[in-house]
Amino acid sequence: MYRPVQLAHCLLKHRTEVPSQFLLVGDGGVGKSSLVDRLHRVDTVLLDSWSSQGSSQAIDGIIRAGQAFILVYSVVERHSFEDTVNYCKKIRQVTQDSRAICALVGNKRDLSHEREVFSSEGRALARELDCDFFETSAKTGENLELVVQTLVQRLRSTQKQTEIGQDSSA
Ligand SMILES: Nc1nc2c(ncn2[C@@H]2O[C@H](COP(=O)(O)OP(=O)(O)OP(=O)(O)O)[C@@H](O)[C@H]2O)c(=O)[nH]1
Ligand SMILES: [Mg+2]
Repeated sequence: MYRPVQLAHCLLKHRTEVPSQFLLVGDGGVGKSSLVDRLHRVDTVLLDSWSSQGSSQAIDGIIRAGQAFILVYSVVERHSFEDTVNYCKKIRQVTQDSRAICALVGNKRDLSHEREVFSSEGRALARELDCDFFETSAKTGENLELVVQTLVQRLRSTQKQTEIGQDSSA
């Protein structure tokens, strides 16, 4: 039911030393590929992850390779918003970590006249899922940098805490 990633393509495109790996997950057509295409950073590999085809085993491997997750829905498609809960559950189940770093992202913010999901609903769900929340537009570029910057910061502070924990138990 899942579709494998364009992993090699993305890795080649963002060839860097030790980049963070962020996975974008969400229904077909919500704008994952467009977000990846729009954002070029040297410190981050954005993987346009699965949507609806591909083997479950392949997906589990892809999830395990991710350091942070961007749960993408389209603000003009309510079902894509509702589906983000399942993606989040899957990530938490595979990583076995309820604190896996996730951001909930409502894309296509520019299509305000077609909106089906209010920002307040996105914010409330993000609180429930313990995620950061953003609304973006891959078309205008709005908030894209902010999403990645926030996740990079979260990742760094988690890594620091882990190091402190290791030091104090040594
Ligand atoms: N107006 C608008 N259109 C967008 C935005 N993001 C993506 N699109 C359009 O939405 C369509 C689907 O975008 P994709 O990036 O292919 O979506 P995807 O999530 O990668 O879809 P799959 O690969 O099928 O899973 C394309 O026609 C994009 O141009 C956005 O922020 N605003
Ligand atoms: Mg795509």
